[in-house]
Amino acid sequence: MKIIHTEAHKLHAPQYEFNKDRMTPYSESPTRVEKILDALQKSDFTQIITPRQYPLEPIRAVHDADYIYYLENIYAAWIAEGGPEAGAIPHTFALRTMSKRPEKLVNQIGYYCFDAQTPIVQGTYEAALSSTYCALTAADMLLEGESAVYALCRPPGHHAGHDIYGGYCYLNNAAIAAARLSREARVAILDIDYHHGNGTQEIFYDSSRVLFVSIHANPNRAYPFFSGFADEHGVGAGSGFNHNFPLEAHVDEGRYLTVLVQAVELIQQFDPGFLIVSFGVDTFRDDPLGDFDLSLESFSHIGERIARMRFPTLLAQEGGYNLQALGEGVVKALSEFRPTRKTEVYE
Ligand code: SP5
Ligand code: ZN
Repeated sequence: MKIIHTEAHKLHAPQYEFNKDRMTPYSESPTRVEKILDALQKSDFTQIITPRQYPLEPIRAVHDADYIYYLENIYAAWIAEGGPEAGAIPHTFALRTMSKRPEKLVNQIGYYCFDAQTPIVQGTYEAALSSTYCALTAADMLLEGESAVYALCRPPGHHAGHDIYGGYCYLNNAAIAAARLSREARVAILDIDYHHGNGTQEIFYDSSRVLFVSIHANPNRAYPFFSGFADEHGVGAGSGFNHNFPLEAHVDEGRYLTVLVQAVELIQQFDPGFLIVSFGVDTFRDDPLGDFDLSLESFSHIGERIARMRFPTLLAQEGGYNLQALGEGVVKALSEFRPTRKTEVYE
């Protein structure tokens, strides 16, 4: 399987996020990608490809133009106002039902951002673009005939909505790839990050062209807290094309795979031309952000159930914060996709 990766993610390296009453080390670190890359290379996934460049048009198909402008320019405005270099983080948040966007860019921070854990630093926009380019390149490779491609996206994307960011996500890589692929055929997105993919759900909530199926921690106890409930089924033309499986704490492999089989059945009924997996390893039992009870071997079984559907599949990296386990979890899942690496012949 081909891997899409670029070093440009390193431009985004916030030091801190807000937790409880203080700033704590940022969980979504550049080291995550190094760990994944090391594990892939040790397992003979050696086809590592630099992403292509793209104009803004495929990103504008998903994200608001003023929002993209904000992401590009907020850091400079923040610094100009005397903000710390550690990154732009809001302290006051707009309730979209009753709020107007303020005119001044630096004051738009709490309008576009929904949490205090997703700083914007000098290189955030460029890194976010490069992450999206990984997903777009993988999408184009599916269009060119690849059966499965892994986009090593960082920063992740699934919490970013049409004009709102949070959860370590700025541009919704999986959604942008889905929008591009959906011009050719219907697309299913299977989100198996520990957290609900609220951004992806919002983007395609009124669409019957893109099916969204997500397995995640029940938002009654876990981030993002306000969406991912079982009764969210889509709206208008999209009604019936959104499915959430909110799960209890300490979910073990047997329980998880039972739910995954239900998700797989929904996708098979939909019969998409392409499958996008928002892939997180924060479902691992020793993940610092999660409370599920999956082992590393569980990722083989998860990968196997997904690969068995045999849809052209784009796997986009989302979360996963246990640096000892992250790489192995990715390798175990990817290894289930055939044709496998060593015997594969290209060009
Ligand atoms: C893509 C993704 O997985 N985003 C997750 C965002 C979760 N945000 C809440 C994080 C709270 C972390 N607090 C504990 C820090 C432990 N060092
Ligand atoms: Zn997550």
